[in-house]
Amino acid sequence: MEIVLEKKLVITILILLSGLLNLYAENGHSLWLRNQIPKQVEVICSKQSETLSIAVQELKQNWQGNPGAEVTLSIKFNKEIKGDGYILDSSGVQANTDIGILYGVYDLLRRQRIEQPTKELISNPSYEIRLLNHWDNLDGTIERGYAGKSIFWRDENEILTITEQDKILWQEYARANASIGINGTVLNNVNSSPKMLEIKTLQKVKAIAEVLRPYGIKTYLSVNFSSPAVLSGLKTSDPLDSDVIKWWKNKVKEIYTLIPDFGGFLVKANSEGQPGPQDFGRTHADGANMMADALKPFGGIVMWRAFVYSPKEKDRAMQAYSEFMPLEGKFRENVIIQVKNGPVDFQPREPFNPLFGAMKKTAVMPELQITQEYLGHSKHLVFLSTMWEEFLNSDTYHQGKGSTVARCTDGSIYPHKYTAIAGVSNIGLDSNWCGHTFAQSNWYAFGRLAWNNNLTSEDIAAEWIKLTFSNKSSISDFNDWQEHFLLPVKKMMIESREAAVDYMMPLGLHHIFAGDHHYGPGPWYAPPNLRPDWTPPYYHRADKNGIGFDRTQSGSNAVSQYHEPLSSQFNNVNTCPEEYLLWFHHLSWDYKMNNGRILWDELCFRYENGLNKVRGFQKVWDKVKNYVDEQTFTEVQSKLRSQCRAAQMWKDGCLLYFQQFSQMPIPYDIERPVYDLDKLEKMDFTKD
Ligand code: GCW
Repeated sequence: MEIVLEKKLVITILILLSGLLNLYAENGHSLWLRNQIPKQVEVICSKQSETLSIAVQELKQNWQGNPGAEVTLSIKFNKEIKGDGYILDSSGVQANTDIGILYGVYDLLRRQRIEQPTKELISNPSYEIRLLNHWDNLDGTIERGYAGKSIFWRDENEILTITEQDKILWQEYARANASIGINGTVLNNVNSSPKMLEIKTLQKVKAIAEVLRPYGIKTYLSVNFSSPAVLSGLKTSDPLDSDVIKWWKNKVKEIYTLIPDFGGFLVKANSEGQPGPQDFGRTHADGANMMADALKPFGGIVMWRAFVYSPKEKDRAMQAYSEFMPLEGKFRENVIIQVKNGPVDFQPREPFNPLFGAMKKTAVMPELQITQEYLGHSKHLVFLSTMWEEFLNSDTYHQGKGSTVARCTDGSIYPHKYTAIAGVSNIGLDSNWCGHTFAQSNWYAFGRLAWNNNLTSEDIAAEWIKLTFSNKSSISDFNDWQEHFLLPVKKMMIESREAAVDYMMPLGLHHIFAGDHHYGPGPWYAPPNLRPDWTPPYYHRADKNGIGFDRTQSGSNAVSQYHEPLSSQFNNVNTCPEEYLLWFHHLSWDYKMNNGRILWDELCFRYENGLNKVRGFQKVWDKVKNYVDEQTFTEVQSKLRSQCRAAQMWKDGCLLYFQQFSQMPIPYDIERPVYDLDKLEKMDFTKD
């Protein structure tokens, strides 16, 4: 009896101990690069550089291959390798550049951890320039940031106070980015302060650049078009004025003296109140080319944003195309037009911006939003990779079938000097960088897709889950882990974006957010003095006759900006994909859907479906409790609860509001609303 008891006790202690080892508190700071006990490895590398030392060190500290193996890092020119690509083979890593070696090393180590073959393979980047855009302000705040303050900026008055802690963080940031192939970063908000170009600010940029450089990351800056006038008192910032031209030339020279590998400028001009060349009667091309000429001798580029809209345009979704297409071919070769994925603004679902594929003679780069401005901030679990995959694979038809956005921007179809892609960062000072553990997967997915725009979200999700949650030493039974953790969690991630579309704005609805914060529902939000294109009724157009924005030939005719057969397909209600139905059409409440339901009922079902999905995610997560550390488990569980409350508010708010127009009952199969409309209309959703 005693022995049995003792045995039980020993087993309990062992279980407890292993539990403690497995489920130690994890603050998420090490992202997808969690430490493993390394096996011994010999590294042979005949060349020396800071980047190569990092590569060697990474191998030694993380090797999970055969103990005592020998790995050769060899830099020799091979024409199969493009840019910073690499080859992995039985002897090690081969590349044309030092940074290529480092990328190869990260890939090799990743493959060991996720148990993918490391046999002969060649990997070349889809885009040459793979950037994060930080919307960080000099005072440390971040526009649309949900994970704490800036890791780069803190206090304008003490801009040059740089601590060891800062440098460690920048280095960790650089390492994480390099591990997924990101090679550039724009350090400040596109709503840029002219002070960004003051000498003391530039000195700080130099300090940051020095930490990022060995990891192959170039620094870029967002610049304010009025800088010459605001900063140096010039009487104008007209891009054709000779003093202004000289000013930019000198400024650029000053920057390159400090930062010899500086990447270039990102410019938001004549957009949302920012200054630009149009203030002086000039065009975007005049403005961009003037800067491009200043940067050219140093190899710098200009990323000129096409995010423009004004209350004068009859349809906000059309302006980028109408303003930029006439300028096509008029930009210098070191200018790239940076275009948001959709024609409105990072909505949960939009068709692609028609500029993709249409601009042939001017380079175009996609801008994606990693930070979840319109997708639940850092509270909602939404894996954005499926949205980006959908976008990259969208066929523009500009050069026949198969002219996907990916192929129109990565140089496969239109050869340009530069190819690039940018993602608006979701990183801040929070210990886990992104606020939500699962938001890390979006940073990861962006980097992976920028490197290889053919990857599938399924594969990216599986990689990320394995890297983030599987500590080999703690998983006794891999098959069990795979079945009970990997598969359900992956399924949840893959379904999460469609769920968000359903509980926020299904069937092509868009921009029906509460004002300013863009978190909760606000289809009713329309303060009398606000620009109509800043209010949801402009987008949903609900009235007693129906709902949706008519962008057909008899409406705004936005469909005409798409190449055939898309233009006709979108124009015709019978061929328009259901997911874009209310984006392109204003339809009556009793419009018959393909499944036989009327539109109003379908809307109700979609909202209900979105909410039910989130309830399902809660169950999935609760079931995996034993496979995750305590801290991550509790954090995600609590965030799922608030996501669920938000989904409920979205469903109730939108259905009760639209019901005032449809005058139809909510189908009885659907759960009744739990919130009152008048209370929702007054609620500050961000407080929950
Ligand atoms: O999505 C909108 C945001 C603004 C942002 C702007 C832009 C940086 O609401 O906060 O400003 O787009 O992309 O310029």
